[in-house]
Amino acid sequence: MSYETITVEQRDAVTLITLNRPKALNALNSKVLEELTDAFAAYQADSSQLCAVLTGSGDKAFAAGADIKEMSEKAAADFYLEDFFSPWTSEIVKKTRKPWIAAVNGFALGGGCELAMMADFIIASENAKFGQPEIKLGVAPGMGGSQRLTKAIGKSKAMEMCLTGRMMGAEEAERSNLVARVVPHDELLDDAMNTAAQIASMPPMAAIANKEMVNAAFETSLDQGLIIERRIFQILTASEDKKEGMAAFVEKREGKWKGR
Ligand code: DAK
Repeated sequence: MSYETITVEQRDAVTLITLNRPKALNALNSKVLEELTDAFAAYQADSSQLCAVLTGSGDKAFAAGADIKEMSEKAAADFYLEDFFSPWTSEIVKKTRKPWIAAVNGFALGGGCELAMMADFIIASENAKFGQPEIKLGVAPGMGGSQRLTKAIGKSKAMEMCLTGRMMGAEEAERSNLVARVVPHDELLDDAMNTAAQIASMPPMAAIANKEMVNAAFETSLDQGLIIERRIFQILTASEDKKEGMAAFVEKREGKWKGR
């Protein structure tokens, strides 16, 4: 499948999706979101693909936000009637059960920061800059920023970021738990792809289960989360990969996964 605004490449069991509007700092317009949704659905449906990486093309940006030029031409009624961006972004988050990583190579602002925060985790280049500058445009986050940023870095910092529109550099983002790791700029893609390959080498059903459990921590009380964790653990104990994984450990060899 060929796209206009993104590129998609499979490297062994890892799908690399690249936002590809470098002249507009990979700003997200309707076409990008439509194509991203399609690419994530294809990744989810392809059983040979076990982890994905999303990054931005060019040296400057992951994504500098939703496309301001596109939005400037829309009336309130258009945003409301089209439910602008919402159907696509919720499809990406809810239907991608397999793991994916955001490799943030520069600006991740507004919708770009929100898209990165939809990933299972973020690896950032030392040049990465995160922010929710929508207030400067007379609006506010619309794709989850006020919620996911607050859950990631806490109220005080999230409120300061949203109210001032200031950017947060990579080092502060790591210190604030927004990103898992910061790596040298030139090593970002290799590092993210290697991390994805490592995840892809794990028992695939256990990878989905681990993701589901950790995500449950955001949606439920501790008691309910612990029940979900126990139940999923119990389901995994019935899998062929559990039998194989434990046998491989005892026999001091690598496991061979069936994904079931
Ligand atoms: N949209 C469109 N074009 C953009 C863009 C954006 N967000 N960001 C940059 N560009 C374009 C610039 O217009 C410029 O294009 P040309 O003039 O060359 O044609 C090119 O990219 C290079 O940008 P600059 O010349 O500005 O580059 P600088 O290095 O000087 O500055 C910058 C980089 C990232 C600091 C600056 O470009 C900037 O401040 N960009 C805007 C950042 C921003 O405000 N982002 C938030 C956008 S609002 C919703 C859901 C979500 C959203 C809305 C609704 N619903 C569910 C309803 C999301 C909203 C947003 O993300």
